[in-house]
Amino acid sequence: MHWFTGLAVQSITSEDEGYCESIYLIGKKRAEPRKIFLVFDYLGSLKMSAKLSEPEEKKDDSPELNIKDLELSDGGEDDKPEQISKSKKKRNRQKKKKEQAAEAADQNGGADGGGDAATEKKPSPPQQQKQQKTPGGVKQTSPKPTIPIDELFPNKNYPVGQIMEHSKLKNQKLDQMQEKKMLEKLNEDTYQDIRRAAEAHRQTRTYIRDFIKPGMSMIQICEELEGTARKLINESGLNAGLAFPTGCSLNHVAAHYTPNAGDTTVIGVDDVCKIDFGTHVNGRIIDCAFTHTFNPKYDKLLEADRDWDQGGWHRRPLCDIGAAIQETMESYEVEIDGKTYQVKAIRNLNGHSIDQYRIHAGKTVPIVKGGEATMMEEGEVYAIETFGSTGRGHVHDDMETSHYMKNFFVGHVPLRQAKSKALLSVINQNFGTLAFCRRWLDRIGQSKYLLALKDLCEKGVIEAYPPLCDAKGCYTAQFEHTIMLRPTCKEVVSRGDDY
Ligand SMILES: [Co+2]
Repeated sequence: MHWFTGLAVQSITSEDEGYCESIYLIGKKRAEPRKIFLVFDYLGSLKMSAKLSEPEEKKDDSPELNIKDLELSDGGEDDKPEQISKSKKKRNRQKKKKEQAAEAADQNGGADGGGDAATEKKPSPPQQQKQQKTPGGVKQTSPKPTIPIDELFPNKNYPVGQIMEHSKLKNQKLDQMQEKKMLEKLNEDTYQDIRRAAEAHRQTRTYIRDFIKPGMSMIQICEELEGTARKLINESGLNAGLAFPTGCSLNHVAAHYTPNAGDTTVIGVDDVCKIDFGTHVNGRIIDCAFTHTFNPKYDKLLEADRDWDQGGWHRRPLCDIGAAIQETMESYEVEIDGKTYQVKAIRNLNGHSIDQYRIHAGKTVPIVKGGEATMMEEGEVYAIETFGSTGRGHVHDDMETSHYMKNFFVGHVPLRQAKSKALLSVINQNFGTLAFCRRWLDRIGQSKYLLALKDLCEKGVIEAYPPLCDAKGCYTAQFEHTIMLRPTCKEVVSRGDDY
């Protein structure tokens, strides 16, 4: 058996470049089977090819793929009648189940709130659901959200992010669009995971923006944020949790600062704080950040950092995106305390592609011109982040390290020291290839681990990510969203009504 996102398919032929599956798809409202072809690459990932035999498919009636709706065929036309009758029974069972589910949903208060979000063609940015009853009839607590997102949306109809259309898709033929819709059906589980992570992010950040007050310690802020996010994501080992430590870098520090134990830093009324935190479900990561300030004198700097073109990412070389971001950001002059600065894009920071359990998956999205001409590709997930600065526009490592992450491709490295071995096993168990910080080692009961951690860094097993700083005295701002390049559109998954 071959498995692909919940779909069981039997392999028929296999070649170096891939193999082709011939499958009958039975739509729930149709008596006639429809035939699709799925082509897989040699790793078993579905490649771009699925085709319906019925050309006059209605636009809004994309077929529902379900493991029980699929019947295998080796292509012979004679198989059809038997396939149909078998499938019909299954279809009827499915129909009954769905009717029962719908009834249950009605009794629970119907599909109000975000219940219809997943099926909407072009939803507006997701609204916060906290004050509304969700399809499950559960109400989020206020002001501090404590009910896990998967309990708020038991039918997994998590809010869809902001949808942006591909300009190239406007001229596509109907059957090509059908193929793309089909691919999206196959990926629905992945979308649900990442949208659940996004909703946990939105609700956490909405709460924390109200929570942060001048004079609070950075540790207090991080612990409140992380405690909230852990609850909302319904933390469960490596299946759901925090994707990386809470960045709360201040002023000239642009990224990768979170307090270590004993850090007495408090946030001041004139500080510029970048809150950068991540959630994940099954390794599907939301990497999303905003800049928090109390003093309106920084508003223009924040505006400069946010005002970049959000369209046209897809099918554009990454270097063009960098040039566009830089041009927008550097067109701003901001005045802070009587001094005028031209905002600079920080040239050695960038957005990045994201894979499952892998926050930096290899491709970078520069925020200045002169980058590589690599393209973004369908199916990829990206964190688009911009950093504006009143300083040099260049960061360097400085201060004490808090962030660490296991090297994604590290193989077996022989370790002689027992303490290093033990620490590595704790890291593998709790964080895998996700980033972590010293506070997170403390909270799971580790102590006196610094020498072992240093040893693991020297052996190349773990990488240290020290704070990234521009010139002292300057201010840096950051905004970041996670986008999915879906076959039919771009989805800014982490979009909220806040940013
Ligand atoms: Co990022």
